[in-house]
This record gives sequence, structure tokens and C-alpha cells, in this order.
Amino acid sequence: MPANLTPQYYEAEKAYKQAKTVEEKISALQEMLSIIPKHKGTEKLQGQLKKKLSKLREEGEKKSKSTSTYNPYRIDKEGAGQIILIGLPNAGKSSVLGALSNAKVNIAEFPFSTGIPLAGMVPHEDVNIQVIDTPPLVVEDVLGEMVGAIQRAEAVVIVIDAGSGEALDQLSSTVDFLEDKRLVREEIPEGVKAFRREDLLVIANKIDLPGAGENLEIINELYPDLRILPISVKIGKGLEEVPRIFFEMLDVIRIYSKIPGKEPDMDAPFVLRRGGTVLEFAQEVHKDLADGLEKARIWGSAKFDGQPVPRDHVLADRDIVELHT
Ligand SMILES: Nc1nc2c(ncn2[C@@H]2O[C@H](COP(=O)(O)OP(=O)(O)OP(=O)(O)O)[C@@H](O)[C@H]2O)c(=O)[nH]1
Ligand SMILES: [Mg+2]
Repeated sequence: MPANLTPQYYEAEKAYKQAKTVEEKISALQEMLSIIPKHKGTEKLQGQLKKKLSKLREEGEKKSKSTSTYNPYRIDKEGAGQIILIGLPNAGKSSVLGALSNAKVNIAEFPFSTGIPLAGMVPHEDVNIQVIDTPPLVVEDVLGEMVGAIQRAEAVVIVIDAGSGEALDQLSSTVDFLEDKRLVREEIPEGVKAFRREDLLVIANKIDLPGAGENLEIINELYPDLRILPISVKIGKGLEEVPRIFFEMLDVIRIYSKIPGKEPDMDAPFVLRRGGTVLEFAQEVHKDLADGLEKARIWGSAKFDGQPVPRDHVLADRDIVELHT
């Protein structure tokens, strides 16, 4: 029986063959499995892929347990979500993180001043967003670890130097790199972690420099589907909007817990993906609570304060939830 594999499958297979790290291989294999046509003719192939995948997962686990393979690109997530700043040398990535957080970034007039990724916490209202500054991209030779770091992040921000004669090149080569590595694509099969162009943010830094306005006009015209935010770290322009935009990119909601008979805890919200339910909230708070959950009462998005809602009720940003077991 013919396998009738699709062009998308062959694309994923190509990505698998080109993958350098275990992580990249796992991700490509997962994709092959998710898009392979499911019928008798591909059963054997599916079995082979699954075997390969479980072997790679074992290998990956062994690796992550041994300390000798410390990977500075693997930064534990903290706060409301993780955003990664990427871009060509000297664009101002470290300056952006330095202006938004207390991170001790390395800023210099010369390129390649950042050697390894560094995370900082950017405050937005009552949450902190983890933002990672990365070493500059050399698009024809990007480390597999860097690809992995981009894939793990919840959102990707491209930083360009809008004042440079190469501003457009900086953007197009970064977008091309993301698309080449299939980190950005038009359609994302289920179970595959990737971004769409609309999910990206381009920070066009250094708009204080002459020529930046003209460069931006060209960029906006050539990339109508990208969200471009003009800023200048140097003169502090446009920066105040950035934390809110980062928060929106994370696509999360904040939920405050309330114990029956007490005032809600408004200091430290729980963070859930947008679309999260009462049950998912309970799981975040404590597994036991989720197991015994019967119903909840909510304040905020409900029709009236303290409205009883079922376990599968979808919550909204800033809801206060009282769980009843
Ligand atoms: N004129 C101007 N210069 C800026 C601005 N932001 C950053 N710079 C300067 O640009 C240079 C590079 O800044 P960095 O933040 O180190 O750039 P980077 O992208 O982290 O550089 P690499 O780590 O080498 O990739 C420094 O001299 C900064 O002072 C800005 O808004 N306007
Ligand atoms: Mg830097």
C-alpha cells in the first residue's frame, strides 16, 4: 500500500535530517508524526518514527542529567512567561533589556558584546515578564542551542537598528532565518511549537538616528504583516509601551485566589494561558484542590459578583476565583 506522504511531511523530514541537536531532532520527529497520513500504508513508518523518538527522548534526558552538558541557552522559566530578544550584532538588544529591567547587561559600541544569554525580569502591573537578551545572530551559522532557546520561549522579539543603512537587511535576514528553521511559519500543525509572523514583534531601535524614519517607511511597506514598534533607548522614546505589549504577546491571564470568607489575595496572581478554565486554575493552585473541585465562585467577568460557575468555566484576565471542594 502506498504511503502517499505529503510535501509537508517531506519538509519536516528534511528538517529532521538537518537537525543538529537532540532537541531539534525531537521537535522535527514530533512534527513528522503529527502530520503523517494515518493509514495502513504508513503504519510501519509510524512505528519506526515512534521508536526513534523515544530513543532520542531517553538520550535527551540522560544529557540533561549530566552536569557536563550545561547549556547557557536553557534558562528556567520564571514569572508570567518568557520572551526572547534576537537580532543582528549591535542592534541594541542588551540596551533594550537594560532599560526595562535590572539585569546587568553588557552594552558596548562594538558588535558581539553579548556572549551568552542573560535573563531579566520586566515588571508589568502586578506581574514580571522574563526577557532574555541573546548573543547576536550570525544567520548563516546559528547554534542549535539558540534555535532551541527561541523555540522554548513564549514569544519572540526581533531587535533591529533602525538608524543603520542595513536596517532592512537586519530584519529580512532575521525573518528568513526564523522561517528557514521553521520557527516561524504560516501554518502550524497541532502539537508543533512555532510562531506565526503575526505573533512576532519587531523593535526598531535607535529612531533618534538620522535616516531611521526613511528606513522605517520602507520596512513598513515591505513587511505589512509584521508588528513594528519604533523606539529609542537612548532618548527613552516608545519604551513605556513595551511591557504591556510583551504581556499581551504572552497571551496569558491573571487570576487571584480567594479563600471562602476571606479577602482575595490581590498581591500575587496566578498566571494561566488565555482560555484557561476554573479546573486549570485549581490545578495551578494545588493538585488536591483540582481533584476534589466541585464548583467555584467568581468575581470580575461574571454577570454578578460571586457567581457560581462550573469547573469548565473559561476565566478572564483579573478574575477573582473562590474554589469549593
Ligand atoms: N543612537 C542610539 N544608540 C543606541 C540606542 N540603543 C543602543 N544604542 C547603542 O548601540 C550600541 C549597541 O548596543 P547593545 O545594546 O550592546 O547592542 P546588542 O544588540 O546587544 O549588541 P550585541 O550584543 O553585540 O549583539 C551601544 O553603543 C549602545 O549605546 C539608541 O536608541 N540610539
Ligand atoms: Mg548585546
